[in-house]
Amino acid sequence: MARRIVILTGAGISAESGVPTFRAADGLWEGHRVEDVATPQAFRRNPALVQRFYDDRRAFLGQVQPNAAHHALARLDAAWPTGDRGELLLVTQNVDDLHDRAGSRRLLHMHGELLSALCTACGAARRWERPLLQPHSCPACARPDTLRPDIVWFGEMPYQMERITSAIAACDLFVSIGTSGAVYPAAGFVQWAREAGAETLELNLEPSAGTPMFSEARHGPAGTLVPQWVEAMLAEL
Ligand code: BV8
Repeated sequence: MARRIVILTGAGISAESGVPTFRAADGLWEGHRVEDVATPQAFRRNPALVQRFYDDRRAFLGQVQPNAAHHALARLDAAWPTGDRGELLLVTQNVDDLHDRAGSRRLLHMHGELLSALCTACGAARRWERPLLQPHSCPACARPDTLRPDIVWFGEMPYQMERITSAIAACDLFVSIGTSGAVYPAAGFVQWAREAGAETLELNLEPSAGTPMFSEARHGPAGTLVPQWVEAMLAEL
C-alpha cells in the first residue's frame, strides 16, 4: 500500500468547475498571448494589461465552486496518516482557491495564488481579494500602488521548491491530475518520482506530454476519475 503520496494538480482539475484551462481552444491563453501577461517583462511593459488579466480572474473566483475532484482530494487529505505512518502533499500549479475551499490542508501553490498580492517594495505577500488596478497601499509597508499579483510568471522561481523536491524524493506514489505537462519544473516531477522509485499515476482527460513517463495512466474527467481513485485509496487504509 502506498504510504507517502505526492499529488500534482493542474488546470484540468478545475475545468469542471468552469475555470478555463490554459491550452484548450477556449483557454485563457487564447484570450491573451502568454508573453503578454505572464512574464515580468510584460508587467513592466504594460502593467495595466497584466493587472486587469489577473483582476478579471480573481473576480471570477466568486462565480465558481470546488468540484467532486477537489472534494475527494480534501477527504483523502483529512483521512491519510501523517508522520512515520504515512504522508501526503498536494502540490497545485493552479492559482485558484478551489483546493483551499474544498478543505485540503497539506497543500501548496507552487505558482502562487490569485487571492494574494506581492509588494514590489517590501516583498511582503498578503491575502488580497479586490482589484489591483485601483489605488491601493501595501498592507505591510503602507506604500502606495506597489502591489503586483502574487503569481509565479515565466522566468520566475516557483515557490517552495525545496519542500517539493524533498517530498518527491521520499514518496512512494506520485499522482498527476489534470495537467498537460507543458511547463517546467512541474512537468519534470514525474521523472524525479521515478528516480525515487515511486509508483506514478496520471489521471487526465486525455494523454498528455508526460503520459509515457507514468507507470499507469487513466483518461477521463477528473470529476469521475479522482473520486474513484480516492475511494480505492481510503479502502486500503
Ligand atoms: C522556471 C501561473 C527557473 C501563471 C504558470 C525550455 C525547456 C524547459 C523549461 C523552459 C524552457 N524555456 C523556458 C523554460 C522555463 C519555463 C517553461 O517551462 N516554459 C515552457 C513554456 C517550456 N518555466 C518557467 O519559467 C518556470 N520557472 O523555470 O524558473 C528559474 C531558475 C533559476 C532562477 C529563476 C528561475 C515558471 C513557470 C510558471 C509559469 N506560471 N502559472 C498564471 O496562472 O497566470 S504556468 C501555467 O501553465 C500553470 O500554472 C501550469 O503550470 C502550466 C501548465 O498548465 P496546466 O495546468 O497543465 O493546464 P493546461 O491547460 O496546459 O492543461 C490542462 C490539462 O488538463 C490538459 O492536459 C487537459 O487534457 C486536462 N483536462 C482538461 N479538462 C479536464 C482535464 N483533465 C481532467 N479532467 C478534466 N475535466
